[in-house]
Amino acid sequence: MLRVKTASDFIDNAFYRDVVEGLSADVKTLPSRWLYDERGSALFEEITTLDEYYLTRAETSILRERQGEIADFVGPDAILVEYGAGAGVKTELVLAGLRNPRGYVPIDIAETFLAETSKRIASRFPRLRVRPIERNFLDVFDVPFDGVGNRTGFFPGSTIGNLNAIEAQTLLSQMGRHLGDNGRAIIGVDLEKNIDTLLRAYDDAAGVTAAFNLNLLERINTELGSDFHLKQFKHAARWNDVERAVEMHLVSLRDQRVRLGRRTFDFKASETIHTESSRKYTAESFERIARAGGWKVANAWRDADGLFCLFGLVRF
Ligand code: AVJ
Repeated sequence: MLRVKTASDFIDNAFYRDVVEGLSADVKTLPSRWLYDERGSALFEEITTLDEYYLTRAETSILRERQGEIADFVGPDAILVEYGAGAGVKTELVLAGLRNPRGYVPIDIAETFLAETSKRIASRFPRLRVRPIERNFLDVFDVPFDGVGNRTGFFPGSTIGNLNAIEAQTLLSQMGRHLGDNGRAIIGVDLEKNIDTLLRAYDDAAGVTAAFNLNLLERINTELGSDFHLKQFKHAARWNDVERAVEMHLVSLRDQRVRLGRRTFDFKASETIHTESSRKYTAESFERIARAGGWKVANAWRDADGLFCLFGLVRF
C-alpha cells in the first residue's frame, strides 16, 4: 500500500515524537540515543578502534593496569551494577580482578543486547548471579537487593559525558539509592585536553564518525519515511566552551525543506541539527558533579597519557 505516512501512523512512536519535537524547535536538536540503531551501533564499535578516538583505548588500559587496585577498592563478595550494559571487555576486566564477586546487574534499554551480555558474562563467570534489568538508566526504578555483598556501580565509556549537569546529578543520586550507604561507584570520564585532540576524536579522517552521525538522518528516512538528502548535510564536530563539550552537528549545506509525513521542516544554509554533546571534565569539575549527586572522590585512576580518568567514588 502506497500512501504518505501521517502522524497517526507514529503517534505512539517515541522516535517520531522526538524527531518532530527536535526539528520543530528554534535550535534544532535530536537526542543522541537515537544514533544507536543496528548500523549506528556497528559504526560506534568501529569508532572505538580508530586512532583518533583515544577514549576506549585509554580506559581499557587503565582497567588493565589498575585491575588490582580497582579490585581492592571494590572489595570482596561484591555485586557489580552496570549502567548501560557493556559490549566489550571492560566489564570482564573488572569482574576478572575481583575476589569472589557475587552478582552482576547489567541495566540497559536494549533487550537483545542485554540478553547477549548477560549470557556472555554468565558463561565466563559461572559462579556469578546475573540479574539483568531492562530499563533506561535515567528512569527512576529500584534495583532489588539480591543476596549479600556490597554493591559497586560501574558506568564506563564516558557515557556520563552525554548527560547535562542535571541529568548527571540525577543519575548519581539514583545510583546512591541503588548502591546503598556502603556503595561505591567507578565512573569513566573523558578529561579536558587540547581542543584539536578532542575535535579529531569526533571528526576522524576516515569519516566513520561522519557516517555515524549521518546515519541518524538515514534512519529517520527509512523508519519514519522522511526525505532527507544526505548529500545536503555534512557532519561537524564543535567545541562548546561554555558547556565544556564536544558537540556533533549535522550542517545543512543549503536552504532546503524536508518532509516528514504532512509536516515540513525548513533549513537555512549552515543551520545545524545538534545531535550529541560529549562533556569533558577536569578532576575539579567532576568532583563538583559527584558531590552534588551525593558522592565523594576516593580514587582517580588515569592512563599514562593523562587523557582519561576512572573515578572511584564513595558515599558522602
Ligand atoms: C559512547 C556516547 C561515550 O560521546 O564519546 C563517539 C559516542 N560519539 N563518537 C562519546 C560517540 C561520537 C561516545 N559515547
